[in-house]
Amino acid sequence: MRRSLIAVAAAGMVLTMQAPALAAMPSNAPRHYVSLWDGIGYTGAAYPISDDWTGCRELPSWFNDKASSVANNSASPARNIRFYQHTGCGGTSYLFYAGTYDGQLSSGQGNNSYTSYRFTN
Ligand SMILES: [Ca+2]
Repeated sequence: MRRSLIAVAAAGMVLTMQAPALAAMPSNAPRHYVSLWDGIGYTGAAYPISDDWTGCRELPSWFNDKASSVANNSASPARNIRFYQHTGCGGTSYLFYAGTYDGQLSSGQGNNSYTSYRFTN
């Protein structure tokens, strides 16, 4: 009996620890835009991308290979975006679904390597 109570308590603690992963879209990510930031934690120079673009587009030279935080706050309709390592939407690419965000891209997620992008829907 005591062992099962401990298991319940442990499960409750796990749920509490997972709560930060459910944090809301960052408050400085405007709706209808996909926002990029140079810094981690949605800080530093920002580059908002309107979610009504079509086709492949280049990031401006001053923001090439800079992005370390991403927030896809596209809405109505929600659009997914893919970032690319090279110009012309070439090279390794990284997909961010509408409603997703990451304040600290890892090297495996292309930190400081985004050069071009396109919406995929
Ligand atoms: Ca950066």
